Amino acid sequence: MILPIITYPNKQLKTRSAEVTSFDQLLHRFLDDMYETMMSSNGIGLAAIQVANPIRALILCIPDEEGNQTQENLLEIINPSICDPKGNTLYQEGCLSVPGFYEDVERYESLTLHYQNRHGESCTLEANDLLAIAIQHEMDHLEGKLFIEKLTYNRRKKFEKEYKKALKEKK
Ligand code: QAP
Ligand code: CO
Repeated sequence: MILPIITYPNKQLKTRSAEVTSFDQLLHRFLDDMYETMMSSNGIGLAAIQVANPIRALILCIPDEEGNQTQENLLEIINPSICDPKGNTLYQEGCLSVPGFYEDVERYESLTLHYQNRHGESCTLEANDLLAIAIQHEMDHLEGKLFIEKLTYNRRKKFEKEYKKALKEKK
């Protein structure tokens, strides 16, 4: 089932998401719906709060070298925590909750991630490049943070102006 995606400036996006404690069929169905929703909107990452569920769950599907997004590359990440962040990198980020706007954001270059999978099993993952960036972007959603909050004052002003204009034009 494709779920509606909440977009900025909806205040629900500011919610801090809660730990997941039951790894049951309800969670599994929800993760399946998140995947369908993300793929239908051409996303590479989605956090549960973006579809109005404030739980610490996110999914990522980074395209391979040929640019193909296959379900084999799907990562379902629950209750994540970052260890050993290293280096810094700039990447032009976007967000399904901030459609049509992209801007450079600074992130750690590499990290180790501890998380649980859909069965509640503990997992560890070493990430760099786009995967490391996407993990940090999605984990910010769990804290109620959007990438636009990381922009400098002037770029944030540019964003507010462009975004408001785009919203008006859509109506
Ligand atoms: C988060 O973002 C991310 O504006 C995932 O019109 C971003 O999937 C991780 C999207 C950058 C790493 C680097 C955005 C689709 C998708 C839009 C997305 C749009 C259509 C964003
Ligand atoms: Co996002």
